[in-house]
Parts: sequence; C-alpha cells; structure tokens
Amino acid sequence: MPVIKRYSGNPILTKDDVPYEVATVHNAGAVKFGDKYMLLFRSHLFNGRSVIGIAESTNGYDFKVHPEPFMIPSDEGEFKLYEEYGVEDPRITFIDNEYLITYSAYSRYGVRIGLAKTRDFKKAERYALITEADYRNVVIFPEKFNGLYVRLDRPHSEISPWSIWISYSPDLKYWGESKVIMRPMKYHWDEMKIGPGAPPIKTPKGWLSIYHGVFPTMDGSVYRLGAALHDLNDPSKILGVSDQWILQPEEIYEITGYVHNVVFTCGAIPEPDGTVKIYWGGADKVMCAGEAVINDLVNLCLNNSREAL
Ligand code: BMA
Repeated sequence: MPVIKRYSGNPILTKDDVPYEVATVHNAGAVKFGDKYMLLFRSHLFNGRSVIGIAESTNGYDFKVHPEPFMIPSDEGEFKLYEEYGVEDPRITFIDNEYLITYSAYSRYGVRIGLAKTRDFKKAERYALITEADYRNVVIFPEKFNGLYVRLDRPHSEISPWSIWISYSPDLKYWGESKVIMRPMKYHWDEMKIGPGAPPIKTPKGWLSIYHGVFPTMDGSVYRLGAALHDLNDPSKILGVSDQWILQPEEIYEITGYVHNVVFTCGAIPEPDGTVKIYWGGADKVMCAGEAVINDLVNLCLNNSREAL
C-alpha cells in the first residue's frame, strides 16, 4: 500500500483554472485559514518568469483561483532588485497570529529568500530578504524554541552535496547559529540533493518534515518526496529519516509536463483526524493532492531510518 494516497480527482489545479494567462500551476504552499484551505501557487508566465497565485477551497481538493495573482515581482526598494526574474515556490507558516510566506526571489544576482506576511490573504506585506544568494526552500517552524524562530533551508554548494541546514532568529530578520543537520545519502534515492518541502508538522513523537530528494539518471533528475522526524524540543536533532521515499513520479501528470519526473511539495495540512493532506507540483506544471496517515509517516522515520548526516 502506498503511504500517500493520491486524490482521485488529480490534478486539482491546472493552468486552465487560472483566470489570467499562465503556462503552469505548481509548487503551492498550503495552509488552513479559518475554515478554508488556501493555496499559494507558482505559475510560469509566458516569458518563463514566475508569479504567485492564490486559490481557496472548503474541502481541500476543489479550489477556486482568485482573479489576480497574490504576489508579482516587487517594484519597490531592495525587493525590486532581487525579484527581477520572479517569485517562486512559496511556503506558509502560521505563527503569532499571522501567516509568514517564504518564497524564492530570483534575480541576476542569484536566488534569495524573501519573507512576506499576511493576516487576511488579501495583501502580502514584504518584510525582509532573509538570506543572501544562493538559498532555496526555506520553511519556518510554526512554534518558537527558547524564544527564537527556527527555519530549515538549503544553501547551494559545489563542495558538499546540497543539504538541509537549520538557523535561528529573534525577529525573523536576522538569522544565525546555522548548522547542517541532514545530508543526501550516497547511492540512495536522494543522493544528488535534498531540500525542505512543507513546513514541519507537530506530532506527539516529533516534528514531521516532508522534504524532496533528487536522484540523477541518464534521463535527467528525478524528484521524489521523503520524510524526516525532528526532536520536539530541539529541532536540530533528527530522530529518524525514512530510508524509502514516500512519493515518486508515477502518474502521467508527474512524469511529463514542464519538467519531467517531478513531484515537489511546498505545503501539507494536518487534519484533526490524524491524516495530512499533502500538496505537490506534478512535473512543474499542475497541482496534485493526496492524503497520508501522519502516524504511518512517523513510523517510517523511526522504524526504518537511514543516517541523517
Ligand atoms: C528545483 C526548483 C523547483 C522545481 C524543481 C524541479 O530546483 O526549481 O521549483 O520544481 O527544481 O524542476
């Protein structure tokens, strides 16, 4: 039995559901907002640069896209300089009564991570650029630890395989105490690079982190999803990493599209019944959803763990 059950109505969103012209709908951050499910999704425009759209749903599967994008490259201040090539791959965390949105800001200077905030999903207020180049995949924990915000991220490096790091901040702007906590594993499905996916989910046994891992083949890279469990009080400590992937490209809309053989998550929503809805981009072209039992994912991390470092 696959650990993630795909929704039978996949893909849940395509470019045809978007009221403005886009080439793709993928890599959406996801969160509950009151009784609504919200997606902030990435779309390529016809010039190859990305904007972030917004869609809402009452059941987590049938989404309606708003008439206008939620975030387009900024035309103000330093954000303008660093978002010239587009805004991508948003992740959403609810903390301190507001929603934090971390997104990739692309420009001629590389890729940095921007942090924007919203309380109403009508307007995003840019707060700070929280990394230098080149970073991607920043997810913020929905709780503070010893008074500090905590994030996972993935700096680029030519020396070491691209790994998951942790950093801390008193104010969401200045980040430090960084250290590497998880590496790709040699000759393993995630051997080329890994990166945080959905913001971590609290479970009784630890923080569940769904990440992506990449394997190089003669036919290009394959993006899959995996799971890791972090200590409840010290998220830099990894309690286990599932040896096996939890999702791989299998359906036609994951195998072919804009980039073939990609499942890539930026968001998952835990439900009160112990399940989690996981959202992923299929082949960088469409949005898909599925469901898993949280305990099954936790057990994969604890019972059949590979080394984290
Ligand atoms: C990564 C990012 C993602 C994308 C993935 C697969 O490097 O660019 O946004 O989904 O590649 O193309």
